[in-house]
Amino acid sequence: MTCGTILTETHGRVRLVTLNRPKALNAINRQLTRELVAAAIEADADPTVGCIVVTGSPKAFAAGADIKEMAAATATEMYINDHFAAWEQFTAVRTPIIAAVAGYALGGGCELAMMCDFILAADTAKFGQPEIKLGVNPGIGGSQRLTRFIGKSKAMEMCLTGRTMDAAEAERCGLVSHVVPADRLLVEAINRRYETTLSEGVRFERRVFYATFATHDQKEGMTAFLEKRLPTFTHG
Ligand code: CO8
Repeated sequence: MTCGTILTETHGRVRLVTLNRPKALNAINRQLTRELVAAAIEADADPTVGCIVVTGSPKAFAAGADIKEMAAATATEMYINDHFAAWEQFTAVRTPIIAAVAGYALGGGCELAMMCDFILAADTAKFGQPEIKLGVNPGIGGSQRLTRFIGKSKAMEMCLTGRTMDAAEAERCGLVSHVVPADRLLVEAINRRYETTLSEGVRFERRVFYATFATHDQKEGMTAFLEKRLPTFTHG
């Protein structure tokens, strides 16, 4: 079945859900979020479905949250709309979900993969949490889950440098899933993993993500991406 931003097929007891926004490298916008979460809930309620597989295209599993959609948002709008909360329904799905990742799994794309029960990677897969380059931090559990997958040191490196790791490295370090330092918000978000439960940490991270929309660096980072230039950060 084709819905606006996803394709769903059933193969025996496997429900295959393919992200389908090729022109935007499967960037995760509100519509895709709605449709993917609904597809997962629907599959979960179907007793004939034994497993859900989420995949993207050869070039991109998903290149993150849709930057065009959110670049101009204010911190207030981010808090009030709370779009990322919908992902809690995705993680509540009891049917096993496998992420089959080829190409880019960046930002929200990497986070989506980590919300699945496990990740199968093509040798073309590239994982990363490049949000810092946009003046924001991961927003749907990246700092929290990455830490659990690959340990604090490597997760800090990944989030603070924004670098990508290839499939071989990802497998070596247990993601099937690399990085280095940067700003205070991220340091705090990741360190919370030692003080809190996962769900509390994920909620904390989401609040920090929304708060970055009150900063100049978020506007500059996202605008620079859209204008295809390097950002000039002022740490404000
Ligand atoms: N959002 C919107 N559009 C995007 C995104 C994105 N994340 N990524 C790529 N695109 C678009 C480009 O703007 C471009 O569109 P156009 O042709 O209209 O200019 C098209 O996709 C193709 O992209 P490129 O020309 O850049 O392709 P390249 O092969 O040169 O580069 C990259 C591929 C390296 C993947 C590059 O596109 C890139 O760096 N993308 C941004 C990656 C990124 O920063 N992701 C993090 C986003 S922020 C985030 O995810 C926060 C998570 C919060 C929670 C998420 C909830 C779901």
